Amino acid sequence: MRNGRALNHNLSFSKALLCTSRSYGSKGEGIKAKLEKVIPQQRDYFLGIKCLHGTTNIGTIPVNSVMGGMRGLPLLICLTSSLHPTKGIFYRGMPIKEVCAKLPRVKKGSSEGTPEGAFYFLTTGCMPTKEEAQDVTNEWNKRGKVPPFCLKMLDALDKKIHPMAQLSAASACLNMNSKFVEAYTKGAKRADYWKYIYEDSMNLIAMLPTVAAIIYTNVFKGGKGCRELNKDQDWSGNYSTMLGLPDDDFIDLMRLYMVIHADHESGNVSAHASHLVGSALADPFLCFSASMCGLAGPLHGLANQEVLVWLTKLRKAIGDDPSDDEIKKFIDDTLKGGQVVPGYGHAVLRDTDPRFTVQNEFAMKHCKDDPGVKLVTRLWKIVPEVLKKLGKVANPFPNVDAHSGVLLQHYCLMEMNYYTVLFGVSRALGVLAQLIWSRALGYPIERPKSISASDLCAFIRKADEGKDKKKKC
Ligand code: AMX
Repeated sequence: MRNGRALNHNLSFSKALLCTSRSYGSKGEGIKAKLEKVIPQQRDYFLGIKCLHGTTNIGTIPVNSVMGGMRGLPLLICLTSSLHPTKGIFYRGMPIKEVCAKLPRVKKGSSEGTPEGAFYFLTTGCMPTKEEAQDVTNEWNKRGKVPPFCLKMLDALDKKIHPMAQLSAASACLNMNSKFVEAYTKGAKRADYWKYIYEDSMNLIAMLPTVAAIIYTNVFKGGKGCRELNKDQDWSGNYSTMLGLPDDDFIDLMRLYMVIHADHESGNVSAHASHLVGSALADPFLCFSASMCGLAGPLHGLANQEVLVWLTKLRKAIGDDPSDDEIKKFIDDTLKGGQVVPGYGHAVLRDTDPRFTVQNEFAMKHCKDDPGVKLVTRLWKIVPEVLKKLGKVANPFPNVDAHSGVLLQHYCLMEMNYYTVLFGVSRALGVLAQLIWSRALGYPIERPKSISASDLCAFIRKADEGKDKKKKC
């Protein structure tokens, strides 16, 4: 309650507002010097507001939600998937584990269903037959040629630019060929927008394996690698082959990976970024580009890269087979260093992410003796014990990112700062299925109302006065 006391005793509303006023600080100071003075006070002030007035409503919405990343507010409709705090992600009402089991297999002997089938299911709500999933594969193979201007741009990019920044840039530049932009410019009817969004989405998804593989080979393999789709391969087969990893088990891992990372309802950063940008009628290429900027954040998709960096540090510090106490101490040191344990926790989930479990089952089937897999499986038991003790972590259990890296490393995809690109390629399926529906249902431009600090004070004061009146009565 330190901050609450600060609010009570030191920071009256008027003083807090003074902090943001022009008269604060001495004259002649630069912007940064002024901010250095004002930020600690404002932090204290806003934390105090949350402590003392978090449950006070602004209209019908609690201050905690307004100041807490809009948590818990049901403000979006998502047709493709829904997230349950303990049961995890459902695609079209079906738990992800069941989706994985029911999706059609392309080849005899392949253990996993295809992302093509998942896209069909997410978009239409119907589980496809093998033939219907194969039609999607054929369609993507037909549409997947990357235009020369995009190839030229990718080859010209500095190899030090992060692969996610390259993916976002490539998607943005592909809008040059947008069918939606063309149709919109010619005055297409609003009710038909979704048809062009569908065309662009199909084209973008079809090109993504090639674009993503070029980023990989340019950054890590000196630009050498296949850039042509093989019409006899499925989406994951082509992607894996272009990455230089044509192993059948790895292709199956890619199928699984692409299916489980595809969709996570509408409020996560990547899906919401795409939805927000799309609500201004930007085309799918720009929407996906924005989505990838969000996915590149360390609290979202970059966590899979962070997990591997953290695991590598752990193995370097205490070896491949450390004792439980050594692991606990390493986790403590991470927390003492002011860092989060990557791959653990979630904004909505409150139990182990089923996408983690599905990957662990794959690992147990294909590579249970891999030292990385063994370590991740042990951490699953140890990390939650340590995080629970902090008393503030809403979900101490692993999320999807805690597992993916060790599986990729098992199959020799070693370059950690590429991992989020794989996530991004998969996420295209969900965010673009959502975008098709957003335009089909004619959702309007998104425009939440923000309030000023003085509005916030006024709301709180009014709520307090209301409470006082009730007490007197
Ligand atoms: N390690 C240490 N502390 C953690 C933690 C973790 N893994 N997860 C949450 N906490 C802390 C938060 O930092 C916060 O501390 P603070 O009050 O001092 O700021 C407190 O616990 C409460 O946070 P929360 O309500 O449990 O989580 P959130 O909804 O604010 O954030 C998330 C969710 C995912 C950002 C957070 O759990 C986190 O940073 N996890 C590690 C990064 C990660 O794995 N991200 C991937 C998420 C899945 C994805 O999008 N790919």
